[in-house]
Amino acid sequence: MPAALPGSRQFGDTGPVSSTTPRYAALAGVAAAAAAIGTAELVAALTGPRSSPLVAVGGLVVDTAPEPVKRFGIAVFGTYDKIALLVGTALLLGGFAALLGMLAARRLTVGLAGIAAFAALGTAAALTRADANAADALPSLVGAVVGGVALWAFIAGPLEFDPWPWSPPTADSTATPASEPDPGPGRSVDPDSRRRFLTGVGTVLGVAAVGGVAGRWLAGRRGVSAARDAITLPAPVSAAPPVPAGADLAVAGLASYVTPNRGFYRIDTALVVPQVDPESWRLRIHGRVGNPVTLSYADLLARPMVERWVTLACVSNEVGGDLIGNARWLGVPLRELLDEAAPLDGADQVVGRSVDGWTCGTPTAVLRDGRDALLAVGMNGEPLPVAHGFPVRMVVPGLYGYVSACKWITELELTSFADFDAYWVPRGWSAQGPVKTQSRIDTPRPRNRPAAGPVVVAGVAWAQHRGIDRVEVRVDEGPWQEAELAPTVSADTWVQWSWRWQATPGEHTLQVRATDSTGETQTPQQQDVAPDGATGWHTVTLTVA
Ligand SMILES: Nc1nc2c(c(=O)[nH]1)N[C@H]1C(S)=C(S)[C@@H](COP(=O)(O)O)O[C@H]1N2
Ligand SMILES: [Mo]
Repeated sequence: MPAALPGSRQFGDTGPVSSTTPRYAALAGVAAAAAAIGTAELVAALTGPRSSPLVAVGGLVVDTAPEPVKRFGIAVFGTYDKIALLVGTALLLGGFAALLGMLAARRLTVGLAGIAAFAALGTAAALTRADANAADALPSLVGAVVGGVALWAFIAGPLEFDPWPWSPPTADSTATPASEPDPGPGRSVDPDSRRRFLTGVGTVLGVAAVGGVAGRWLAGRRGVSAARDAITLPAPVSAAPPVPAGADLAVAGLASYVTPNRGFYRIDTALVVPQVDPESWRLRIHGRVGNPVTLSYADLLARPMVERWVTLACVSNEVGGDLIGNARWLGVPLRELLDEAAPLDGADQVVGRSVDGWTCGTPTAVLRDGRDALLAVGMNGEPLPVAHGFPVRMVVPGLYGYVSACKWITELELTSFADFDAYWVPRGWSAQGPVKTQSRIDTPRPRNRPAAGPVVVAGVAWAQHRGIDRVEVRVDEGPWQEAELAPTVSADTWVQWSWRWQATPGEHTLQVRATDSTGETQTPQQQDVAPDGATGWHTVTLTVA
């Protein structure tokens, strides 16, 4: 029997399992990971997009990431923070996969154990989501099996790249191997083995990519947009007041008074937009109530609806930021639903719970104080867009979204602030979130490079449910000048303002401040968005040509 040849495996050999080189082993690891993830995405088309290990682990990251990290993500990546998370996850996974491939070349079991560990993480993440069921484990498990087989095939199986194959003895040379591989450096590798390996890797990467994309696409087709398109919303018994003429100053660069649905900011923790079938949707009003109530979507639509203009704002909106929008909401007054459920004494908090487990806590008193707090089904004349909470969400004038605007809502639980902390509270945000009086300069901005002479300075101001009384502008810290307020529908929406500036050449600083109907003027004190909303005057520095 010939002595062990370089790279050939012998039974009982304790050396590396594979004769492949580290670079090819890394490639094998990446291909195996791609096979696993592509398969998982395909299976997730059947079990639901939120059972995809990428999405489930990403969701776990979103829910457990320390608050500063999350805010860094939002600040750096803006509304692309979710895409950034997915791309970051993919790069990290690619790195791990390459490492696993190299480890597997030494010991296949180590590589397989690595895949099993990732599968366990994916399974755990998928099964601990709010509305998980046992089938949600399938994408990770099936993906792991396929990934494991691929790893074996590329590392130690039929697709292994073996640079120095051992050729079996030929018939006419029985005693010694016919082609002794050249043991020295610089010897040429086996081109057939390499071609087989690379073709295999290319095929697996391609099939995985197509499978993954197809899985996502199929999962998307299982969405609720068709169900949404089929809905006809009832007419309100109490219509929204008409928008007064002139509420929209129609100045270039100024945010429109009504924010179109497609331009409306979106903030939530959902990596995949929850798809809630209106047919099976139920709202449970329970907890500390005398009379628990359960409503179907049809029950809700059968009730008298009101329509109101309400400006929704995010607590994460920086001074001058655009995480705010104004829409016409159609819905059922929350006050009426709560009255029916009959909250018990001490139930000072209403917890809105989304299908994905996200929660917000709203003061019961605010929901019953007569303001137009709605359980909304319509936005600007359409059923709620899926990303904005279809089929049903909350909208409460005067409170930031994180304490009031639960999307994809499925429960209203009466409890107390002492007994329950909603999603953002343990993450360092205030349990109470009334909207702070704010104002913003929309135009001019530095890139407008206005010319000297008359310049229209315009923006928006808001103090939902209190209303804006006055907006003032100043240039280069000079005296405050009163801006003109456009008419508005109600105190629950923002208001546009404008001021004519005789601009002179050079660099200037514009500042704005608003005073609400309680007489309180915005503080110049700059405060960060956490824990309960940013303060300070929006300041724009620009050069006049
Ligand atoms: N289910 C769910 N609802 C949610 C959130 C969320 O993360 N999940 N985020 C809230 C926050 S912080 C805001 S500001 C508003 C934003 O609503 P929009 O995306 O429709 O603008 O939704 C609120 N409702
Ligand atoms: Mo928010």
